[in-house]
Amino acid sequence: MSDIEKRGDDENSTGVVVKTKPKTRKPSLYKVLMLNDDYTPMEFVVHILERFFSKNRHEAERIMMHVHQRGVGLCGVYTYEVAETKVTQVMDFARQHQHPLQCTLEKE
Ligand code: TYC
Repeated sequence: MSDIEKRGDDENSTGVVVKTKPKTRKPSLYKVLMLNDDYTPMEFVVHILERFFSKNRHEAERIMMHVHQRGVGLCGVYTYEVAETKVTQVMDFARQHQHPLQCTLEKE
């Protein structure tokens, strides 16, 4: 029987309309933001944007300069687990190279 509407016959004639509700939801999205500091080399930030955010050279330089001049910039938008993983990867990589670079996650 159709799940949109069930029509009654002699035994079932209440005329109740049964409409199923979609049970899937689009996942919430999270912005990964990069913060400026005075010490991390520009080239290192460009490398991070290429390596962890799949930006081409031109786009990576544009985002790095935006962060350098404005204080904060958008690296990408992802589902929670992916965004969290990117933040961890960036922070670990920066720490390994002894740079104070900070990266954070913000719900869209
Ligand atoms: N401000 C840094 C410098 O002058 C460069 C930089 C850019 C650092 C972006 C962090 O997220 C950053 N070397």
